[in-house]
Amino acid sequence: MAEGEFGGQKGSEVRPQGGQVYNSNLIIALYLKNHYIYNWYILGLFLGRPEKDYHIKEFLMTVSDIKHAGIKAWVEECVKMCEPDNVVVVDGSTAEYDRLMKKCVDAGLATPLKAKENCFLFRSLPSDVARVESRTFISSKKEEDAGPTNHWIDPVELKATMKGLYTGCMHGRTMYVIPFCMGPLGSPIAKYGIELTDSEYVVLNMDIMTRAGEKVWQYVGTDGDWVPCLHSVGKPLNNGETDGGIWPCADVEHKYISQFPEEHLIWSYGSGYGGNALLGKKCFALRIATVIAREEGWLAEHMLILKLTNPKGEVKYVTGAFPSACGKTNLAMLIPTIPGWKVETVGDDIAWMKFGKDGRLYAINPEAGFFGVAPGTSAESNKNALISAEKNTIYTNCALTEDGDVWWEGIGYPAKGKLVDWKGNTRDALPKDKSPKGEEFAHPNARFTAPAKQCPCIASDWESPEGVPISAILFGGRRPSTVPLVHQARSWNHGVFLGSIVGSEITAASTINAAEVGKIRRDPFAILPFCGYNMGDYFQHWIDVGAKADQDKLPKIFYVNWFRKDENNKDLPGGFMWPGYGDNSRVLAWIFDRCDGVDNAVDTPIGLMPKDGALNTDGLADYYKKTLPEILKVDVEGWKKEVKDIRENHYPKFGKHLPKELTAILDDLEARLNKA
Ligand code: SAT
Ligand code: MN
Repeated sequence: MAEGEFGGQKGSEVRPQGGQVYNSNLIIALYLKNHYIYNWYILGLFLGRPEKDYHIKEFLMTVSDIKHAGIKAWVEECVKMCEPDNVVVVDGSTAEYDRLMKKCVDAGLATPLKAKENCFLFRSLPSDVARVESRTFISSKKEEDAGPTNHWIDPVELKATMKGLYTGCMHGRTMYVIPFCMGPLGSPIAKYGIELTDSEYVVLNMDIMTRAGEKVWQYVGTDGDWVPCLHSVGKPLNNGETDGGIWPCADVEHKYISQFPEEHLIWSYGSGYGGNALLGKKCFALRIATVIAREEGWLAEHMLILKLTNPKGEVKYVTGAFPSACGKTNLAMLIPTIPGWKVETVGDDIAWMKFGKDGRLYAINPEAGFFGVAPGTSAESNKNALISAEKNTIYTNCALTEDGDVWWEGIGYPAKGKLVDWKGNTRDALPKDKSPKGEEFAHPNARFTAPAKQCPCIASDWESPEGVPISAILFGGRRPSTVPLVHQARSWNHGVFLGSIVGSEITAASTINAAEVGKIRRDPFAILPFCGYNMGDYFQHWIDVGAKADQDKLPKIFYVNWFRKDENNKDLPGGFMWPGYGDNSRVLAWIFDRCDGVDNAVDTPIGLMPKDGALNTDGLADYYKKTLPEILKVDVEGWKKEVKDIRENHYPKFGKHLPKELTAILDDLEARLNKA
């Protein structure tokens, strides 16, 4: 629907629900919280127009008002199957957000936080605290197209099972129709979706995480492209039954997070949490978008986007893919320790990259908010994330303090008095900001959902419709040994190779199986659980994208490792040989200059590495200066083992889908190591 299609300017006529004409003063007062209408009202006063001209119309849109025949038919079909008590088309207004949040508070599902403006805390059930990879399916027609790294069920079988679950699943609930846009509205890179959900929590989160609401209709028009996303918490209510303040969801065996790649279709059932339920995020912006990107020749990636400015005021944009627990959000919001440099955030999780007319690769952040992990976020590790989540934020599974604030492990200070933990139990706080494993007050995957525009270091051009031109792509993982602080790929395909071998070493902290410790859990391109098709074909797609491009205009590719360890060196905090956090700006500065072709690198068997003295170490603690040569050299024996592991354990998984270009790079690496 085009803006203003009902005649006149939007918000210029009073037509409340039910058709009665209210006194416009009353309506204006009722909608003071709706900034859009409020602005019109203020403008009117400013222009001195008589108040009676301000007839405000609330367009309570219904399904029958949907002008896009495909969307309308799909919504009607889902209504018939799910049998909700009501259907509401989400308008995305502040008034609607407040109304739905109040509904959650009244139902005992959300707690307003006295200490934070317009912030609320939700607690989920222990069976619904994170994405469930074992219940996530790529339901392509052929199993081979889902590949060796995805769970697969035949689409005919899966649809039959899920239709059985969906039938009548919204009894006692409202179905919300959320029109949303991934990316800046109207951007040539943006894509549109419709999520149907029976969860108010999902509507509220989608409001923050995407551009959602009535503004979207004009972009989908009457026949535009869109991705259907059906979601239910999977907990129908009997007559008069309520949730009784308990987070609604289904048990684990009945959770299904399903992607049908050939149809660009998402069906999710049984979970209300994060990426299982906010379908714009991992399901659409990654799993389905990777499929669309392959069809259309662009890249949908699990990458942060940052804007880097040097002391001369020159700007470059960098994307980066890191497996979870490698500090991706922290890097996106980094505060440099080297003078004159600035990092600003464009995105912290997902990048969609397309070639511009000038032949360069441009990226947008398809999201509008941060769904960040709370535990470990402190003024020291990520002050900017804390400030982003100071107001208008939804907290999930954090602990509640006596003064109505949130608390979590690693927040940087101990809590006082009593805390209500994420399970709703009141316990005495500990005199430290850590808790024994399993006894955490905040769930380790507790989250904040905060509007990106509240981030103090958000880049002014983060919503640029054409995207930002990318100069460098980073890959990284937690590698206590072997992988140096930074090295640069010799070519695009060498960079694809580096992306394909991304992984983190399994430590005693991340496994209960002692035999696994020291092995590398590979997470190619950090996209393993988010790739909507065969990972081998995904590698090939990256190679094909590079082959078609002007080589000089392609971003340079780097592998970074902030996590080298020397447990025997007692000077090093945590045994880490590199300080990380703000000091990673030193590496970013070297990368910046590399993109300009500065003579600051040496060729090594594994790629290009900093020349002696090329990395800025001013102000770095002496014990780090001492360990630096060790993390800037090639560990030839370690890399030979790496090659063996890739050849024997990693690459064979992809069988005939493994691009021959990658085997050639592996052979070349081995030959160079043998000569070293
Ligand atoms: O729950 S999300 O998928 O959005 C976040 C994550 O697990 O990476
Ligand atoms: Mn992520």
